[in-house]
Amino acid sequence: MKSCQFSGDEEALLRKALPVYEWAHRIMLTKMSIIQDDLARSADSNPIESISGRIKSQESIAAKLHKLNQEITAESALKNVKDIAGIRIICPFAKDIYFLAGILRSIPDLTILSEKDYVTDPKPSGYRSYHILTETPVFSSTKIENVPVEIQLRTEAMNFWATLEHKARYKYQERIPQHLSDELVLCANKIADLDGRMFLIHEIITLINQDA
Ligand code: 0O2
Repeated sequence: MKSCQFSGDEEALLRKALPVYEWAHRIMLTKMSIIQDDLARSADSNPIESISGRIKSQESIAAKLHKLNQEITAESALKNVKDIAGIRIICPFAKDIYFLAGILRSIPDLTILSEKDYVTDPKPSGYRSYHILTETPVFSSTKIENVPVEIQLRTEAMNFWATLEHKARYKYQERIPQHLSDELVLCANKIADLDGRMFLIHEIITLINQDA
């Protein structure tokens, strides 16, 4: 059984490789906040509620490598873990997620490597979000590197659920008791229903405003 931690040497190597992810993360945060500002000026209702980001912790990188059954080394992390730099965008409604995904696809200097639609096809856990794996060039003093950044698009309700479920997974070390995971799936479905109902109310209000 492989160890689920980096050795001291590998941890040092990984730490040396992480700044470029920090820079890519910063570049992407800036790009996203420019889109947010622009949409706030031009659209009736802003499809971006908030933007946040994180660099994956070494513990979480090691856990992902373990899950993927890969070596827990710096080289393996850079090759296999594509969400070391991550941006999370919260949208008011699910429809906004698809609208924003369309905008991201149209940005010329943003390469999209893959997309995963867990909004339409939720994970068995109940998890819903739209994942877009992008690649952005980072110009440092000596070189240019293309760095992957994962963008997660989700509604506030999806985020509420994912945050709680993440806590449960951490607490139970990925082995959430069956009764709790059943309850989480139930809540995820109720949340999706609530998102849909709230969107209908929003549509009705928009129509009334247009008629007035
Ligand atoms: P942390 O602490 O932020 O690092 P991907 O290939 O990334 O599009 P995949 O294959 O499902 O999607 O990857 P993975 O590693 O399972 O999940 C990547 C991230 O997506 C997670 O980061 C979560 O932020 C989110 N995520 C995916 N599935 C779930 C889920 O079932 N529940 C919750 N709460 N979040 C999920 P980390 O590594 O969990 O967190």
